[in-house]
Amino acid sequence: MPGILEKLEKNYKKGDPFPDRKNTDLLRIYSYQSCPFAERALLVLAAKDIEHETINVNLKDKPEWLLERNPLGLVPVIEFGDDNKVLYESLIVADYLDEAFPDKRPLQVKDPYIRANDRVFIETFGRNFGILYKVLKEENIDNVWDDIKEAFNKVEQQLAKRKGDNKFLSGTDLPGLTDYMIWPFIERLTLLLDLSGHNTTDYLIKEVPTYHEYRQNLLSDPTVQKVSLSSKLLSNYYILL
Ligand SMILES: N[C@@H](CCC(=O)N[C@@H](CS)C(=O)NCC(=O)O)C(=O)O
Repeated sequence: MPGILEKLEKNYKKGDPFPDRKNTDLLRIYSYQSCPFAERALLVLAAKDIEHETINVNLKDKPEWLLERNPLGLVPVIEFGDDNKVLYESLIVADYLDEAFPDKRPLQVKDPYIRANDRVFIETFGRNFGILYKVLKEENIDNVWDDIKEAFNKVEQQLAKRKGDNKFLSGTDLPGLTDYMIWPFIERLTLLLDLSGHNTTDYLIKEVPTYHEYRQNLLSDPTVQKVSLSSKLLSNYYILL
């Protein structure tokens, strides 16, 4: 596997010419290798087996053409069709992909209330992950250990309440949109245990059993296996970001 810096250097940066869309039948995603929001979109693309090409960009030195497509300068962005339609914001992208490809493994039920309620859960649950960004500002991760524990406790409670005895939040044997939207954050939160020198498996089993079981279920999902970065790669990126 190429080194991480080597890989990142290949990402398109400011001044790089726009890589033409040679095949406009092929959906394109602008991404960044360790971005949890981009991972959401990649999970949906993989789960639905939607053919696509990935253009990784340098987020510290962004190509002008990324900003032309998303004035916020954030990934993921998708571009598709012969008229180069563009969409961004991971939840909107995920929802669009699910609706635009209804014949390929639907990831949500049709009921509008259930869909809206799932969206409320994704947004609310997402608020527990501010710790992932707080850690980046800390010289010593031990300084925020109490915050990390609190995040795990909240996530455990909310997950247990929502999931009940189901394997996934979808209520079926396969993960659905809600599961894929929260997975990148679950995986990164877990990483904080490694980074703070804890025995991750012991902690998960003892302190957050629902989270542990849910994570194991997701880790056995072929889509998650295909898209997720290895935790080693992720933790290296984490340091770099
Ligand atoms: N709300 C956006 C967040 C996307 C986001 O924050 N992406 C980060 C990378 S993980 C980014 O592009 N950062 C570039 C920047 O902040 O300038 C979404 O859901 O798509």
